[in-house]
Amino acid sequence: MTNRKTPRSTGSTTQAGIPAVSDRNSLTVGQDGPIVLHDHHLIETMQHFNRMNVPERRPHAKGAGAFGKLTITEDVSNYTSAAVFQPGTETEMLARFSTVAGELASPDTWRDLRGFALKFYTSEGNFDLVGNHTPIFFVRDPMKFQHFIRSQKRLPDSGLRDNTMQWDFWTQNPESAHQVAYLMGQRGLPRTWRNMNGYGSHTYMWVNAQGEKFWVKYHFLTNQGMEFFTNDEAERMAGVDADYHRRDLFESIERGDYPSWDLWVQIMPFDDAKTYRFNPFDLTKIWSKKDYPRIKVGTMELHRNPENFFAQIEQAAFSPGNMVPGVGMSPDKMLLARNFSYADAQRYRIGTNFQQLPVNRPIVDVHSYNFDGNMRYEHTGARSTYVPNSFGDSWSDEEGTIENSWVSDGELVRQAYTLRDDDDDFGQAHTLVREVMDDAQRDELVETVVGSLATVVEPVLSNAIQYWKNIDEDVGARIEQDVRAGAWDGEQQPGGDPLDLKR
Ligand code: HDE
Repeated sequence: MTNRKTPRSTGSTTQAGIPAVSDRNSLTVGQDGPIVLHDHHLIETMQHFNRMNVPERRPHAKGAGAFGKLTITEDVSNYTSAAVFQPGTETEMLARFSTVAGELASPDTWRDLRGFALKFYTSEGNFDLVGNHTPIFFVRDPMKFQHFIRSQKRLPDSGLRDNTMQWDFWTQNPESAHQVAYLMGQRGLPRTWRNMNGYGSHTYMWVNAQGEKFWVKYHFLTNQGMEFFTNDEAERMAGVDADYHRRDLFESIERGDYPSWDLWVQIMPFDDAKTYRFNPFDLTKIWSKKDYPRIKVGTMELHRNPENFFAQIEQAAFSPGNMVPGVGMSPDKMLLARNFSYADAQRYRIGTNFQQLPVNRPIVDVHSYNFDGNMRYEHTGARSTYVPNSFGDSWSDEEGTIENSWVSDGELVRQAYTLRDDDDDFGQAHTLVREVMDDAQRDELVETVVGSLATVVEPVLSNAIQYWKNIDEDVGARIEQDVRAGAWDGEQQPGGDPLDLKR
């Protein structure tokens, strides 16, 4: 054993595992002299620091999540052969909740939709259900989505958020009315992520063991009860604790208070889709529970916090394209487009081999013919890198109709969905406002919309008032009256002068 002069530190190492001498003093010529270029530990520390971030999600940047388990308590095998949904099956999972419009440091309690992203580590590969906390969405064509998100973000000159921009997009796209009515109602301010429901939103497909196909909508109903913030509570909490929802989830799991949601589905017989009174693949619409009652499937519980937020939540990658046998897509244009977008965003955000990260890895073997790429972790030795091959390395080679297929035909067109007889853009928003909301909730809705319109300029302001009259004549008239009378005197929504400070 050499009697080393330099003390061998045991406190920390470099990235290469070499014992580091000091984490507090850089290497200099004499105590007060210049730093030397070969201070490898200092340089590595600075270089890594400059590369700590990955691009934030855009949208859904601000969020958090936890691990848990989905337990199937009922028998829905008549509708799907998916292993994850068979009676008694228990599947480890990850959930991530998020806001849509904000950035990484935005307050959790801004009025917004909430992401409700689920990854199930099933025995047939990862099944992801990437939904929101309301059952619908603003638009029904993916070509509009990027414009929608930009209208919720920041002005190109000032870099400020702007309510005129938001309302201009919504009023130019009337199919947004149903989702905007949800957003401006109490659902737009869930008290915590534990106190909100989650939905797959789209219409998906289930296929049973006999190959029979059904259309399905997923509902995750909270067992903690739906609770909401008022405008004032949410505004104050945004200032008091921008991470309130993240903290609530983490601390409730820490103290053993595990949140759970019951999974229910609506099932539509395959052929009903052709004649249903509106297009059942229109993401701005819900199916009436009278027409297709909810059927219970099981329960998901979250009971384990991440050990490392960045590794397991910031780098978590959910994709609607992760479909296991027994489930499938539908003709919903938004869902089909999302199939491309998520993994594309993750290849950009995290890297080519993002699915090899522990949080994104399936629990089953991966046997794909995708090789190399940056940050490659898995390797397959001498196995063939091509198919077909003569060396016994298996590949898939089925032909013919796939199990989760549907028939499509017609000319290639660029055109919005045809609205069926009983269909329009405001009907379901009107039902929500007039029949689901009570008087107090309608009063709060009027107050919220008037606040949101307080800084909106013409012609968008008049368009927004007409938009609300199209939803509900009475609510629209009340909004117009209060807006014209300048009734809003509370804290302004983003885009206004928050404290009425005169510049
Ligand atoms: Fe997303 N969405 N989305 N979205 N979305 C993303 O993927 C996209 C839509 C949702 O916690 C992105 O990795 C398109 C509907 C959630 O990691 C991106 C369209 C619904 C999350 C993307 C939609 C969602 C995302 C951004 C229109 C509810 C967060 C970063 C066709 C049913 C997932 C990323 C997480 C994230 C694309 C519309 C929910 C850009 C193109 C509808 C919960 O790929």
